Amino acid sequence: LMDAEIASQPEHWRKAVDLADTAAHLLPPHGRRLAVVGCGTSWFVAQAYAWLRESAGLGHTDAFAASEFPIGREYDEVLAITRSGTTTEVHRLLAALPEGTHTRVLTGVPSEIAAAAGTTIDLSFSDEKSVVQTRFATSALVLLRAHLGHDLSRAIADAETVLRTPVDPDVRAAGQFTFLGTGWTVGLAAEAALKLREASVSWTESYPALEYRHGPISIAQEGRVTWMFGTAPEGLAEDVARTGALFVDNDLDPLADLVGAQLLAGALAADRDLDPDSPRNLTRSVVL
Ligand code: F1P
Repeated sequence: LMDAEIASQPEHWRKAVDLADTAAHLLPPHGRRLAVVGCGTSWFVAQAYAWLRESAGLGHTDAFAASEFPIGREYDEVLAITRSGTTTEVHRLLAALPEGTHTRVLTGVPSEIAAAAGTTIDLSFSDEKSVVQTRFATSALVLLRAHLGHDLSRAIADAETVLRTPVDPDVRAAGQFTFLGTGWTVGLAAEAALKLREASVSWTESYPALEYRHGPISIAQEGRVTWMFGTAPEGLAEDVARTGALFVDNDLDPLADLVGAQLLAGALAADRDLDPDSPRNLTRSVVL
């Protein structure tokens, strides 16, 4: 399942770009003070979008894990991202928000959550069967980026390139993975690390790129990988190379680079004889 869902992303991203036009009136209006919430993968999508929206000057935007929303802080709107529509923390938060806060939900299963939100953004065409999220999350971010005015054609072409490229054997042979990002790609780095943990039970971590020198680099060594999403800060590649760890970076659209990390997660699962469609200790959604 997961492999097919990963492979279908370029096609789904095209549909998500179209949806940004037809559903523009349902997406968060520019200028309003917005909090974006979710759990797990959906929280990382929230982080990436929040950074992009605010830095484009489209309004104050914060991202929170749904369980950590600061009740009492005022927002004009709350956008909840949830593939399943059943995640308990999201339902609890929507019920606890002060009256007058407009609520929107971006979901793969509207029937599960539409009643709890003021506006529903239906992304059910990108819902997926896997426990491990890939296509829904990236299509959600494509939809939100398109609504911010991004041209996604390069991202789609880059994703097609990534899907045609075999996973680098040296990366695949590594035993530990650190993912780095800056700005909106901090969320992508967190998502890449989660993907490898979920699908392949790998030891992974993620940081904002410039935080890496403030301690985490101490574990870098031969046989480990440090993977940068987006442009690497000056000197970082050299610093990592000195430790013996393998530094991975490229000029791809960072969302297409995330597809590369998804493929790596699948490849590592295969190498370890794990079935990413039956991930250890996980369920499709956490219902308390
Ligand atoms: C959120 C989520 C998934 C994770 C796992 C548990 O689900 O944390 O990201 O992979 O399956 O649930 P959702 O609220 O987006 O449905």
